[in-house]
Amino acid sequence: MNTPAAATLSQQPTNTIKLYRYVLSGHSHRVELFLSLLGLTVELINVNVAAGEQKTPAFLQMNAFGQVPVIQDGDVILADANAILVYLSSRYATNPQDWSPSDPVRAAAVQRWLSVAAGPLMFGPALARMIAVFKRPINPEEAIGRAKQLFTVMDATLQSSDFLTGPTPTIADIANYSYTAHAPEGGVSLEPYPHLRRWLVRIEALPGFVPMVKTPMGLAA
Ligand SMILES: N[C@@H](CCC(=O)N[C@@H](CS)C(=O)NCC(=O)O)C(=O)O
Repeated sequence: MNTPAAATLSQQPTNTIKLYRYVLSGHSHRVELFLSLLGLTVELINVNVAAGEQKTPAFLQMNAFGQVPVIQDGDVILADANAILVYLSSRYATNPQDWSPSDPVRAAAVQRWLSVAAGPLMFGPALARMIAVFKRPINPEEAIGRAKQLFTVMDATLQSSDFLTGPTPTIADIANYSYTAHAPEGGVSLEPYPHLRRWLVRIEALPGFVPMVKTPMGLAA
């Protein structure tokens, strides 16, 4: 397996990067994981989403959508997990081409999987997990069905390639990792998807990998 270098940086941030996150948020974990893979120093600032801290005037100044994650890197304040991955890879990766290629075909392939992370992943496994973990009074069946469809496609993709867009990981893999790995917390088993499970293990073996906290549902799954 060929993986990009983790710790050597093309550019070091002058300040510690602040990450405003919620500990049970897969979107937040996506960013925490990538910061760690890049070897960047981060200050984690917990936002109590369950208590509505993301809707305070101070937080809305940083993200008018009132959601985590948000990063502050010096003068740069940036919201949206995938946008943050794009920023961090192009600004701080040793070789940005590794994580976020600019070749038109590869760039489009990465963008396609970022769209999957913002669409089917969000409204499939992430929604099923949210319903279960936060005990939302919503029938999870549709979300579980979408998760199964998505994982069938991902498993087929990963049968012929180590990572989602080729032989090495990109931000597309990071964007899709957290909610896939934690899908069992939403009642979606990963057992039927052996190639997908091997992809999770490959990501977990990357230098600097940090896991997301498991909820009681995840620990039981
Ligand atoms: N498109 C956003 C979605 C972020 C998102 O859904 N954040 C959730 C936590 S996982 C949140 O802050 N929810 C609280 C709310 O919407 O009030 C991103 O990619 O960062």
